[in-house]
Amino acid sequence: MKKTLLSVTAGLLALLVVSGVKASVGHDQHAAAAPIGQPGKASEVTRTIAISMHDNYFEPESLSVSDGETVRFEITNQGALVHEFNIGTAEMHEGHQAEMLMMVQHGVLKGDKLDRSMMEMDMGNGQTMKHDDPNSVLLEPGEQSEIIWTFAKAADLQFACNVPGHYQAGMQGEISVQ
Ligand SMILES: [Cu+2]
Repeated sequence: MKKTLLSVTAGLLALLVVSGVKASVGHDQHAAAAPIGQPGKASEVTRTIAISMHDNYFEPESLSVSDGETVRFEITNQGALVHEFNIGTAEMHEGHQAEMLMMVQHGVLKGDKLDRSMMEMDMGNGQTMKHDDPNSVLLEPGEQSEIIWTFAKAADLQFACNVPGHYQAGMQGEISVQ
């Protein structure tokens, strides 16, 4: 019991540290570089791109979009594991991988399953392990979802799956913004 409490506390600390880092990184990027874009409106969609996620790769392998273009991504998990589709810079993905590692450590993400009720739980500090950023979706095998995103000219933009080990296994692709 004591051990469980300790590991939960360690997890909470890790979450606080990660959130702190993320917040400061986001702030610096806002000041220094172009943003990665923003959630788009359905009425502004000019192109729909189907993304399929497999174990462990994406189809297509890379994307090319225009500056200011609004794209609807229809994302399907055709693999046997949980996968994520996330739009961000390499630095953002790295930060998110630490958060997803915590989801695994807390049993929220187990290979082919997501404990969505646990993701809603307050961890005691008003924070949850909810995965609801507008630039990403996390899907169980067979699930389907969509993201509408308006792109901005950003350097080093990638789509990636940040489930532990997947990015390193090659589950990432370049997004070139023309
Ligand atoms: Cu994956």
